[in-house]
Amino acid sequence: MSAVAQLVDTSADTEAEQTDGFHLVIDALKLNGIETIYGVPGIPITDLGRMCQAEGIRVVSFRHEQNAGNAAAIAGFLTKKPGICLTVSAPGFLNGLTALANATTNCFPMILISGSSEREIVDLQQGDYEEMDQLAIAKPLCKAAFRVLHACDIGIGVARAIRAAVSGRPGGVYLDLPAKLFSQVMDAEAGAKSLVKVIDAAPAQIPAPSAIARALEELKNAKRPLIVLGKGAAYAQADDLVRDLVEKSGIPYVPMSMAKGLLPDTHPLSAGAARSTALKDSDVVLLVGARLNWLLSHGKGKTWGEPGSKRFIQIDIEPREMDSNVEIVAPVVGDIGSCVAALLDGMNKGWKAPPADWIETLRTKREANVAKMAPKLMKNTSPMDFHSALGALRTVIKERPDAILVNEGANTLDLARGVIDMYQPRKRLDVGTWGVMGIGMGFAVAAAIETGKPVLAVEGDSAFGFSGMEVETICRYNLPVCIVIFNNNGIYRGTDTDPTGRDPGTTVFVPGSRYDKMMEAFGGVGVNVTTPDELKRAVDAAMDSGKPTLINAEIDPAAGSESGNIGSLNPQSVVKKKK
Ligand code: ADP
Ligand code: TZD
Ligand code: MG
Repeated sequence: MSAVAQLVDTSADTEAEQTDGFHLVIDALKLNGIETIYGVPGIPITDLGRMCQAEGIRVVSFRHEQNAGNAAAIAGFLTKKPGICLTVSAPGFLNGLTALANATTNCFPMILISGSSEREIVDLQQGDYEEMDQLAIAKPLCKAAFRVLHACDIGIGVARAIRAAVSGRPGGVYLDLPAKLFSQVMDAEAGAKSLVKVIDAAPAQIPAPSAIARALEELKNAKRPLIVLGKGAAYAQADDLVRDLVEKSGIPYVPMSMAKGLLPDTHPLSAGAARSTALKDSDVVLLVGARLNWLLSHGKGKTWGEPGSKRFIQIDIEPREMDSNVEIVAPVVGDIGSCVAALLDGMNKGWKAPPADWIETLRTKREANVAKMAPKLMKNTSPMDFHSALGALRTVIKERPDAILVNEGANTLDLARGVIDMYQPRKRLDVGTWGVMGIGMGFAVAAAIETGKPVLAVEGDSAFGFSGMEVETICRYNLPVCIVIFNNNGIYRGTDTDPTGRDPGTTVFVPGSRYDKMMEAFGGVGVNVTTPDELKRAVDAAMDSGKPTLINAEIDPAAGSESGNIGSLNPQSVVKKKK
């Protein structure tokens, strides 16, 4: 064989074994156990989505990136793996960014992967299609942000994104993939070698023995101890340990919204229904994966009783969380599983249950509160108010404790949180730390896809509007999602007016809207209900059939209060208008 012929032969061999950016991204995700991507297609990632699907990754296409992003975020919360959201450049990226920022705020692991324009054009600001310096914009809004310019770096880029999302305090990560990367070619074998499998993505973080000893000392000296369980405790999936901590210590607990169900709300040590008394009168408080942010009145003020009456112990994976608002007398830094296991070890060496009068005080208060609420939940009237409608849904969850409850709105949120008991961990998904509207349909889709369980989404009519177009997505993927709209004709109430008489009031919607018809437009089941009995029957039918269903529940437009439970956060005008 001539030298020339040999050369030709060699090149023919290598040509057959090439890979490109598209395939390397897919291989890197698959190698790291990513099974589902939530997104919206378009330039430059349309083919990436198609190829992911062809390669066995489930791709769930939404109607708006914010909803896909919210789906990815809650998938992260439910699975402890980063949820992936895939978007196009500039506007698609920006739409996804709200969800990424929200995921970071809530400590949910998520990766926003966006296609972007060519660096050369972006950096010289030459005006490319959907041009934007996305990496720079994402950086302050997430935990970490990376860009991959060369196909050989895809493996390391994906690995860094995954580790950044789930290790330590989980959060949102941005991964920027410029269009040109996808068609970059490299030798297949070298490509395969360049991939990185992330080993032990969220390593255990063991607390110092001295920190555990300090915390136990505080708890032992307490006369009125209290445990506050936050969504970090739900995320940690250390469910048995957390239950043992409560039961072995005999300390009453209050669950934050998304920690409800970690122990059943009906547990004898639950002080959820005596929350105000528990927070105000406790003397030592153990925070488990809960921040002392606005949702806990920053650890001070009248919620927490006399100034100086409280000693806080805090378990958190993030050291800088300690002393963020008030002094933490016993910081315990580590992952919740390891920290709680260490506390239990210590308790096994000698422990005395808290004073009986404290337990009794909370039990009495709780029973009184439950008894006071009971008649409100049982009224079968029309139009419904929030309590009577929620009474029906409370029974649904009691009978179907493995269903996932998604919840947003103002009154619809605050009252549902109080009324609907949860029985299992990670079954209540809601507006989280920001109290953001718009998580509803994204959360519902991901909850159904990730868990295979039925989903009940209880939505204020305003809240629903932020992601309502995704009912088409729910129908398209035929998901077992039952949406109940608490339709009170508006934001908080449907009774506002424009003082000039020109326009509708700023908080009201079209009276008598029939959201159920939206579901019918896409082949789902739509039902309109006016009584709690009808509501219960319709939800049961939806859950039995597993068919996408939207129930328009007519609520008295005058029933709600401004901003639900947080009306006091509204600033007040001091100027009296001249007549
Ligand atoms: P909630 O809103 O329910 O009060 P937050 O979101 O305020 O809860 O707090 C959750 C906390 O849990 C965060 O400070 C976060 O760092 C922490 N966290 C998350 N996962 C873990 C974990 N595996 N171990 C320890 N702390 C965790
Ligand atoms: N925009 C975003 C993204 N988040 C928000 N929280 C708000 C606006 C302000 N907002 C609330 O805090 S609750 C709410 C809005 C618009 C809707 C309340 O109306 P609803 O619930 O119909 O959903 P109720 O039951 O009528 O109170
Ligand atoms: Mg409303």
